[in-house]
Amino acid sequence: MSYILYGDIGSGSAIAEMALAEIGAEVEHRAVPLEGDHQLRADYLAINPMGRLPTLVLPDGTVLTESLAILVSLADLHPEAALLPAPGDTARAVVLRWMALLAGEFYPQVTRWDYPARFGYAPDQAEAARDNALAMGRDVLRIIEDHAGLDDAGPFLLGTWFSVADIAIAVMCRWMKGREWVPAHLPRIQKLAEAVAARPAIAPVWARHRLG
Ligand SMILES: N[C@@H](CCC(=O)N[C@@H](CS)C(=O)NCC(=O)O)C(=O)O
Repeated sequence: MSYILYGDIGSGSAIAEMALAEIGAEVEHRAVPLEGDHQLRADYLAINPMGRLPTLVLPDGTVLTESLAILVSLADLHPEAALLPAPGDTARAVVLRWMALLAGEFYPQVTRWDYPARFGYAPDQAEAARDNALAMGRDVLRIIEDHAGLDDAGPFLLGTWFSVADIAIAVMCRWMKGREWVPAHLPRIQKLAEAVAARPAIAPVWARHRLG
């Protein structure tokens, strides 16, 4: 049995797809186009009641949602790929910190940017809401740029050790106009993103999702 990944081009499913590519796992892709809100249709809500992408079905049939849970689970299920330090290693705590920040503070701003009406903003408030989501999302990225220890030891969060956290940062920093803004303002994150994009297993996925 292979993994089943529900996703769409340009969506958060790119993150899970990249982790699976690093692992070299067999994946069946099932398209859920955000265009036309297919993620809110009853058949998909039966799998992911939040109506969000991605959803990953493990080979044993376990349904996983939430990108953070998907990434940590994939790393734990495939220790040979060394995509996270082992439990008990404080380096794991460090990368979990930054992944949790992205999941808890950055991703919700992307939702506000994409769907301001869902948050109660009237159409004439939507632009201001999106500007605010953009500013708050950029604040999170700036914190990672300045406090996550990205330095000359290597391009990744853990220096030369590539982890699933690097995938999350690299992809998410491209969203909300990040393709232009990050190269101009966040040199350490930009270097990380370029290093992630250049990895042989990830490069084709990066290109397919048009991450720039
Ligand atoms: N908490 C979820 C958030 C996923 C999410 O918001 N995905 C976006 C695509 S990048 C989505 O499905 N948006 C459609 C919607 O909210 O209706 C995760 O971490 O995976």
